[in-house]
Formats: sequence, C-alpha cells, structure tokens
Amino acid sequence: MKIVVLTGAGISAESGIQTFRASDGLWENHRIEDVATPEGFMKNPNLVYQFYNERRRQLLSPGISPNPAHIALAELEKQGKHEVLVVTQNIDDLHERAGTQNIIHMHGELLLSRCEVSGITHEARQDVTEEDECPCCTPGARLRPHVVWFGEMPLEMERIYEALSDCDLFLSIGTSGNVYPAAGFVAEAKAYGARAVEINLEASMTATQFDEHIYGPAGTVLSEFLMTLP
Ligand code: BV8
Repeated sequence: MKIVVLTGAGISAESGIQTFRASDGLWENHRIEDVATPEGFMKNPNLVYQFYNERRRQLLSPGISPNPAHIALAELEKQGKHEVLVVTQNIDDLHERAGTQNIIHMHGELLLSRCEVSGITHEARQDVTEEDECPCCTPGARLRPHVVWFGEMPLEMERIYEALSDCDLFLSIGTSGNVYPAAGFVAEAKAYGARAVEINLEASMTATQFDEHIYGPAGTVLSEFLMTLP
C-alpha cells in the first residue's frame, strides 16, 4: 500500500514540545503576526530570532526525544511492507531521530537557517541573531529561520500533491486542521479514492472529511492502528 502520513504538532506533544493552539500553546504567549509572518520579521527581527532560538534550545535539550508515535512511523517505513511518505507540518527533527527517512518538512526546519540573498540553507544548532552572517556570500548576508511563515508558500507542494493523488491510505496525526494548504490534503487524497483516517486527541476542523477517526494520544493509539494494516 502507498501511505501518506500528515503530522502536526500533536505528534510531538508527548515528547514535551508545545503545540500551537492548546490552552498552553505557543500562540498563547506570542501573536502569530509578530513571530510567524515575514512582516513580523521585517518589523522586529530580534523578537523572531528569539522565538525560534527558544524553540531550538528546547528541541536540542537532553529531555526531548522521539515518542512511541514517531517510532511507530519509522518502524512502518523500515518494515518495507508499504511505501510510506511522512509530510510533516512540524519543524522539529523528531521524525528523523526516530529513523524516518522519507519525509517532507512542508513548513521548514528549525535546525536550518536560510541565507536571505542566495536562499541556501545552513545548519543551525546554536542561537541565530541578526549579526550572524551567511557563509555563502561576500559580504555575508543576513540569515533567517528556514521556516515557512503565514503568507509564504509551503515547501515541496508539487511532490506532496503527486503523492496525495496516488496513495491508498491518507493518515493524519496530531493536527487541528486549521492551517492551509495542509488542512486541504484530506480532500485531495479522498478525491483520488484514498481511505482517510484521522488520529488526534479530539476532532479536528476537517474531521468530517475522514472515513475513520481514532481519538487518543498518538503515542498510544497509533501503533495499535498500524497493527491493523494488511
Ligand atoms: C499559504 C511556522 C499561500 C513554522 C506555520 C483563510 C482561510 C484559509 C486559509 C487562509 C486564510 N487566511 C490565510 C490563509 C492561509 C494561511 C492559513 O491557513 N491561515 C489559517 C490560520 C487560517 N496559510 C498560509 O499562510 C500558508 N501559506 O497559504 O501560502 C501562497 C500562495 C501563493 C504564493 C505564496 C503563498 C503557510 C502556512 C504555514 C504557516 N507556518 N508555522 C513554525 O513556527 O512552526 S503554521 C503552524 O501551524 C505550524 O507549522 C503547525 O504545524 C501548523 C498547524 O498546527 P498544528 O500542527 O495542527 O498544531 P495545533 O496546535 O493547531 O494542533 C495540534 C493538534 O494535536 C490538536 O488538534 C490536538 O488535539 C492534537 N494533539 C495534542 N496532543 C496530542 C494530539 N494528538 C494526538 N496525540 C497527542 N498526544
């Protein structure tokens, strides 16, 4: 079977990474327009650098590691019985740390910076500030988070739509279905005849578009569901 898995912040919640829209979520103490838009970055770059530096420090801290949900997806791919593509809205590297290889970070990656002149990405595992210069230009240019902000085009959309048009199972895990175009993927996959399953803590904004729903913590319910696959 060809399986496309869309993941959101909920799959990393049990690893200790805050989600966005929960009561203690990231958007509780930051205005989206201030920290996740190009305009916000233009207006106050230091606030944006700090927002991502805090999240990067947390991601790289010793207590953060993949949880059973990330591991279950990596096992599914490794078994080799199905063709698995993980399309994640998350900018953490927990899928990779669990062993997933076939992955698209459609909203970018926290551990990469991008040169504002050349567009080349560079590893970012330390704090990044406005004073940092890219290693690819002379003179060095400013580095921005390699993250897709609101109003910016998500990455590898062609490859994602190609996979959605050709999958047997579309599995959505840990996303509230608020953000487009990711929230539109279920309709896309269904239009091509895929079976659509939602795994989440509670019904997402697009829940009615799914054939099946499994509600509970992904770290527990995902591996149970994957065992039912042929
Ligand atoms: C674009 C940055 C076009 C990285 C992010 C009006 C209508 C429709 C669309 C729009 C509109 N106005 C504007 C738009 C477009 C906009 C959008 O969708 N806005 C929404 C808010 C209305 N979208 C965009 O701007 C996108 N770009 O459209 O470009 C374009 C066209 C041409 C040319 C140029 C451009 C760009 C979207 C990307 C924005 N960047 N993040 C970062 O800082 O991380 S989005 C942000 O939200 C994150 O990436 C996150 O991944 C994403 C989605 O959130 P979720 O992952 O779903 O997280 P959330 O907290 O919401 O939910 C978590 C869920 O997990 C919950 O349901 C919870 O119950 C569950 N859960 C919790 N714990 C567990 C669990 N489930 C299981 N187990 C658990 N243990």
